[in-house]
Order: sequence, then C-alpha cells, then structure tokens
Amino acid sequence: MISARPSIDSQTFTRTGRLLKSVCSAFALTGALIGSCAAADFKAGALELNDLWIRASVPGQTNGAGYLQIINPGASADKLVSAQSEASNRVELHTVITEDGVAKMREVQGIDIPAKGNVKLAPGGYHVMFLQLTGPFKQDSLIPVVLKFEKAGDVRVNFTVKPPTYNPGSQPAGAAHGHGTGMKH
Ligand SMILES: [Cu+2]
Repeated sequence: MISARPSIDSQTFTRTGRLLKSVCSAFALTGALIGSCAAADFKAGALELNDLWIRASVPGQTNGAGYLQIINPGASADKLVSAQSEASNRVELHTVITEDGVAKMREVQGIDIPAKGNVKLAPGGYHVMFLQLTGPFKQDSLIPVVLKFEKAGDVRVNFTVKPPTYNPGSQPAGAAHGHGTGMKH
C-alpha cells in the first residue's frame, strides 16, 4: 500500500484537479478502477465529500451503514441534516455511544461540520444508517444517496460497496486523509 504509485495515476489526477487526492492513489493501488475512484469524490458547495463506502451485505442482512469523510475548507460551518436513498426504506444519521460497556447506535438530528475542519463518518462513530434494505449491497456496486446539508443543500452521491470485511482503519492510507491536502503515497 505504500509503494510508489503508477505514473498514469498522478498524470490523470493532476489533470482532473484537487478533488482526486491521495485516497484515489490508494484505491488505484488496490486494483480498483480509476472510474470508480472518480465517482467516490463529490462536492457540495464548499464541502468536499471523499471516500464514501458501505460494506457489502450478507444474506439475511436488513440494515447497513455508510461512511465518508466531509472536508470543509470554507469559512462557515455546515451540518449534515439527513439522507435519502432508494436502497432502503429509511435512512437515518446515527452515532455510536457506549453505555455500561456496550456499544449502541443512536439516531442524531444532524452532524456538525466545523468551518475549516472535517468530520469523518467511520465504524464505531457517525454513520449513515440504511434501514430495511430494498436489495442487497453487492460488492463493487454503487449506491446512490442524496445527502442534505443545512447550507450546501442537497447533493447526489454514490457510496461504493466494499467487501463485507472491509475495515479502512487497518490500512495506513486511512490515517493520511485527515488534513485533506496530502499526496504522500
Ligand atoms: Cu446505525
């Protein structure tokens, strides 16, 4: 994961601008298509939405969680207030709290995005909760979702479906996303 990236990637990414960052190199190295990488990055006003993913569902699974990173280079705070998708009957915003040593999911009314800051929705914390799936999350497919922000408004995005065991926290690439400007791979 930390070897030099193929030169074609850096050329492509330079041309297509700042939206495609180190996360794309990481995906390219894992063998994913550049096309799916480009589809994983979105903008909503000043906000940059990166690395949108969902684990593939297993037979019988009725709910699922989506994750992404939201970077706000702008001078005003915003808030993710809701999400909609045809992939499930309901979509909620959740966090995870620990009560008496037991982790539990709780619905939240919104997820604050500070000015000049970023928020990461990740396993063990904030997530987009898909309840009563209308179909399976198939690995490598894209799940269309509309995210609604208080100021940036509605933005249509795609979440990429990862393997059922995917855990980006175990990859070095995951740690490099926080500052949003790195090109370290
Ligand atoms: Cu949840």
